[in-house]
Amino acid sequence: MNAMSTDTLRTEVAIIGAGPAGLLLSHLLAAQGVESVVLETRTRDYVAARIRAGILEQSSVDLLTEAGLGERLAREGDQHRGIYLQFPHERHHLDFVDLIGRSVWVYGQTEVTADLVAARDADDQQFFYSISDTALHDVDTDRPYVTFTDAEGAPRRVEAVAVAGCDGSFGPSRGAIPGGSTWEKTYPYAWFGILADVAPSTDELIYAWHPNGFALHSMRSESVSRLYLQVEPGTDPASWSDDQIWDELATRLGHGQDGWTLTPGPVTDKSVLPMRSYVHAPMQHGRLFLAGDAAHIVPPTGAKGLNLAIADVALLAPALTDLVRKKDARLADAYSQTALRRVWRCTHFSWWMTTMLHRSGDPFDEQLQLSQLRWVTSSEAGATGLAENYAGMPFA
Ligand code: RFL
Ligand code: PHB
Repeated sequence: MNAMSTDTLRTEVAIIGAGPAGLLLSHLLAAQGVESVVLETRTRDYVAARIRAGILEQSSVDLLTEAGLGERLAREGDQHRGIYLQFPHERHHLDFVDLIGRSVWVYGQTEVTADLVAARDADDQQFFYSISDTALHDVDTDRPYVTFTDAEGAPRRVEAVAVAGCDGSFGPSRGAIPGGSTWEKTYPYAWFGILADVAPSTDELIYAWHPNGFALHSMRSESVSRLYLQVEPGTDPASWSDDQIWDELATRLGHGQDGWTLTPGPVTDKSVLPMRSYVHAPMQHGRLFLAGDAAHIVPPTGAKGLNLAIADVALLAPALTDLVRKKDARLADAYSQTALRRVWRCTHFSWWMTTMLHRSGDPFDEQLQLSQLRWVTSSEAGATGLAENYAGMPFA
C-alpha cells in the first residue's frame, strides 16, 4: 500500500473520544460481544493523567461495579454519607443516607479512567491514540464511517454500523448533526482548583457560601486534597501565590470557627475552569449518537459532569447492542429523548447549586441565597430535594 492510500477497517461501533464516556461504552459493548474501535486525539498517557471530576453517584458506582470495574473502587474509593453546606457562622451536615438511603463516593475521574484504560488493554481492544483530522461521514445512512490520520501520519478509515460521538465539548461529532437546538448559559465566575499533598481537613466535602465568593473543600485520598475558590473568569493561576490561595481558602471555609482548622500543604497542580451550562438536542442523528460532554456541559458545582456521561452510556450501550446484534432500533431511536430527561434534571440541579452558592455581586441575590441555604439546611423537604439530586436517582 502506498503512503497516500487509505487503510480501511471495519467494526461494529466506531467510538470517537477516549474520555470516560468513550472508554466505558467500549467496555460495556465488549461485555455484550459488540466490537468497537476507539479513536482519540490525545496520547494514552495524557488521557489517563487528566485531573477532573471527583464524585461518583451511587448509580455510577453500581454500574462500574456490575461492569467488573469495581475492585479498586471498593478498595480505594471513599464512601460519603453526605456533604456539608456552610454559610457565615453555620456549617450543616446533610446526611443523604438518612434522608434518601443513598450515598456518594469520592473516586477521581483520573482513577475511573485509569481503571477503564487498564480493562480495555486487558481485553485487547483496538485503540488509535494521537490521531488527527477526525471526520464523520454518511451518518444518516446505515454505513457510516470515520476518517482520520493516525499517529504515524497515515490516512485511515473506520466503517461501522454506528458511530458514538464521545469527543467532549470541542470534538467534531456534535457538528455532524444538522439543525437541532442548543441551550447555553455562561456564568460570570470561574473556579480556581488546586490539588495539594495534604490530608483533607474534613471528613466530607464542604460547600461554602462566603461574602468573598464560593469555596469548596474536596479530596482525592487520605493524603491528597482538592480545593476550589470562586474567581473572576480569565484569572491566571500563576497570579496567586500558594500562600494567597491558602489564606483565601481559610477565610472562606471558616478556619478558626468552632475549633475547625484548615491545614495547608504543598500545591501540586493549579488550574482555572470556566463555568457554563450547555445542552444540545437531539443527541442522535441517523447512526450517530452523542454521549457525555459532546452533548451537554454542566458547571461543576453539582458534581454531575462525569456521572451524566456514565448515565448516557448506561442507556446507549444496550441501545447499540440491540441495533448491532438484533437489528432492533427501538432503544436507539428512543435514546435521545430518554437521555435528555436526566440531562435536563442535572442541568437544572447544577445551575441551582451554582447560583445558590456563588457571589454575584447583587445584594438582593445574596439575601435570596442565604434564605435558600437556611431552608435547605433546616427543612427535611429542602434537604431531601438536594440529596436526591446530588446522590442521583437510579439509572433505570
Ligand atoms: P471528555 O472527558 O472530555 O472526553 C472526550 C475525549 O474526546 C477526545 N477528542 C477527540 N478524539 C478524537 N477526535 C477528535 N477530534 C476529538 N476531540 C476530542 C478528547 O481528547 C477526550 O479524550 O468527555 P466525556 O468522556 O464525555 O466525559 C465527561 C467528563 O470528562 C466531564 O463531564 C467532567 O470531567 C467535567 N468536569 C468536571 N466535572 C465534575 O463533575 N467535577 C469536576 O471537578 C470537573 N472538573 C471537568 C473538570 C471538565 C474539565 N474540562 C472538560 C475542561 C475539569 C475540567 C478541566
Ligand atoms: C472534585 O473533587 O473535583 C469536585 C467535587 C465536587 C464538585 C466538583 C468537583 O462539586
